[in-house]
Amino acid sequence: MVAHRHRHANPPPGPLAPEEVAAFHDVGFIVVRGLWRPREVAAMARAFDRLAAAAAHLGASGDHRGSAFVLGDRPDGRGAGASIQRVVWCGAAEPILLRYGADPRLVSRAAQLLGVTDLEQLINQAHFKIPGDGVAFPWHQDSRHRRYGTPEWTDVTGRGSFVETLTAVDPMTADNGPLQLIPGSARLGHLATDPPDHALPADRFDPAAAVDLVLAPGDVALFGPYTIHGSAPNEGTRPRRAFLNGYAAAGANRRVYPGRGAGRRLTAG
Ligand SMILES: O=C(O)CCC(=O)C(=O)O
Repeated sequence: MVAHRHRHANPPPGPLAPEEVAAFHDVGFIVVRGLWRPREVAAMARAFDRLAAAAAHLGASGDHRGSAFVLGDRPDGRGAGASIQRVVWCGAAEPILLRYGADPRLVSRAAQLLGVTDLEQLINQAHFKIPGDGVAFPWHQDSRHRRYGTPEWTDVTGRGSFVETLTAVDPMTADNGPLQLIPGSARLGHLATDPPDHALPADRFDPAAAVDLVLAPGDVALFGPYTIHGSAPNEGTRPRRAFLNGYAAAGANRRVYPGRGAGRRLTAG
C-alpha cells in the first residue's frame, strides 16, 4: 500500500534536477515516474476508447472532428482499416487530450529542456498498439519528421529545438512492443537518410544496444529529436497505448501540421 502510494505520488512540481537535464542531452532520454495521477490516466484511457470507437466507425484513414486518423490493415487479415496506426492531433476530437497536452507538468519540463519559455506544440498523438495489430515504428530520429535540413526547420536552440514526451496509458513492458531507445545516439546529431524508406545508416548505430522502456501508466519519457528510437509490433496480450506530446522551441518550425489547432503556442509559466 505504501509502495503503491509512493509510486503514484506526484513528482516534484519544480524544475528537473540538473542531473536529469544532463542525462537528457547526454543519454538522450529521461523518465519521470508517476507524473500523471491514476484518475488522469483513466480519463486518457476513456478518451482513447472513444477514439478507437470512432476509428471503427470511420473504417478508413481520414479526418474525424479535426483529428487525422491513420488506419491500416491488420497483418492477420482481420479487416481493412482495422489497425490504428496513429491518431494525429487527437485532442481535436477529444479535448481532454488537448488539455493534458498543455499541462504545466509536461510543458514546463519540455521548456526547461529546451531552455526557452515559448513553445509550439506540434504533436498531440494517440498510439494504440493492440496485440496482433502489427503496428510498429522502424528505427528513426524525430528530426527527420521535423524536416531537419529543409527550409521548414531551423534549430534555434542549437540543441535540436524539439522535445517529445510519451505518456504510458497502459503498462509498457518488454513483451508488448515497448518503445526502444539507443542510449547516447543523441550525440550523433541528425543523420541524413534517403527516400523511399529513410532507413538510418546501419554503420552509425547498433540496434543491439537499444534499451526497452518499461513504464507504468502515468510515467512519462522525454527524449530529444536525435535520439534513435523505434518499436516492434505488440506480441503480448494487452494493449500498449501511449499518448505523445511534442514541443518545438518557438521559431523552429514552419511546417503546417495536420489537425485542427496543431502548432498552437504555449508559454511555460
Ligand atoms: O509509440 C511508439 O512505440 C513509437 C513512438 C515513436 O516512435 C515516435 O513518436 O516517434
